[in-house]
Amino acid sequence: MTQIVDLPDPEQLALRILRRERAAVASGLNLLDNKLAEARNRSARLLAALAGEHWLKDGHLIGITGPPGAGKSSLVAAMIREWRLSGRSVGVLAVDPSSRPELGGGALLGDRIRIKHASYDEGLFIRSLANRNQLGGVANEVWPMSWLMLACFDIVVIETVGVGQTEIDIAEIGDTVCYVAQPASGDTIQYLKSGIIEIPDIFAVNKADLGAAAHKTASEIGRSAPRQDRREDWDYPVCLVSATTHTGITAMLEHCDRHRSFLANAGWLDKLRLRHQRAWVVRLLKEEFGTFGLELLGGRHLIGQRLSENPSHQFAEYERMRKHIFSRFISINQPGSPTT
Ligand SMILES: Nc1nc2c(ncn2[C@@H]2O[C@H](COP(=O)(O)OP(=O)(O)O)[C@@H](O)[C@H]2O)c(=O)[nH]1
Ligand SMILES: [Mg+2]
Repeated sequence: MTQIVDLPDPEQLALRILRRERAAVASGLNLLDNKLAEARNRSARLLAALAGEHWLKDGHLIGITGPPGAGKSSLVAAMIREWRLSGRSVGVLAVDPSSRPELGGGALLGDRIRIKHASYDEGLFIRSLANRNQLGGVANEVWPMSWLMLACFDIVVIETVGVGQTEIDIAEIGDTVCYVAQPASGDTIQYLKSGIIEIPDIFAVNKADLGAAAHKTASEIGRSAPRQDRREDWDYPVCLVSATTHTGITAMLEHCDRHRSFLANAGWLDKLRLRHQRAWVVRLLKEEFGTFGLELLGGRHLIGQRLSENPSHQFAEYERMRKHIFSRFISINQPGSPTT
């Protein structure tokens, strides 16, 4: 059981995270994952201390999703190799229930990387969050964790298992969403045609080493995505890759970079991040205080307005809102209070 004395000082921790100290990153992630009331207070302070302009402009949040077994973890390992070769630091959150050893699932991403990159790498940080892919969505703590990582790594990757609706959640975190399919992915194509899968920014058909089937799937996917859902100025590339033979990885990363530049040049990157932050702050408040808590703050609309007033410090506002709710709770519970 964590004692309050064991919890880190959030402002000190933020400074160390911004200096990219690994131990601080690990301890920050633990704090965000801790459900104790005092840990929640300090988490809010940590996010507020990390926030700033850099969060709206820097780094790249990339969501990698797709069905189990498509080769997401293998592909992420191959991407990491390229990014590290080009000197970019990478943080990974692997939200993958199939990686749980007790289920006999695929190897943990960390294990794969360790096999391939035997030596210790200062510019790579991986946190595996088995079992956080709640049915119908990504667990709430994954989101602040990805922002913490964005404060100190050039690239932040979130790997989630996507089956139908869950892609929508990852689209609410990532700047760029990549969907990984494998050859003969009939389901994926059906989901796409029926609109169950939102069109990802980048499609990757993995296991291209298996030959013609992969090419066929790639061209079917290209044809199946409903055209009316597409933004005219982005080309929604479909890449053929093989994590095993390391084919097509550079091209896929170029598409990732191109998508980021596309968002930044159009002035959408900061708007997208602000919108995501706003939606998740409301989600976190709702998780912690329920609909009643949101009402105490004047309802979703007003909360959204307050957050918009100070765009690069939405988390400071989040912290203020939490304090406000607590003080209201206390005053409501006072004997003789008019609101009881
Ligand atoms: N032939 C082939 N197999 C692959 C490739 N990438 C991954 N795999 C295999 O597919 C299986 C699932 O891979 P994994 O990365 O765990 O998939 P995930 O569940 O989507 O993360 C493993 O047995 C991998 O070795 C590839 O490019 N080609
Ligand atoms: Mg995996």
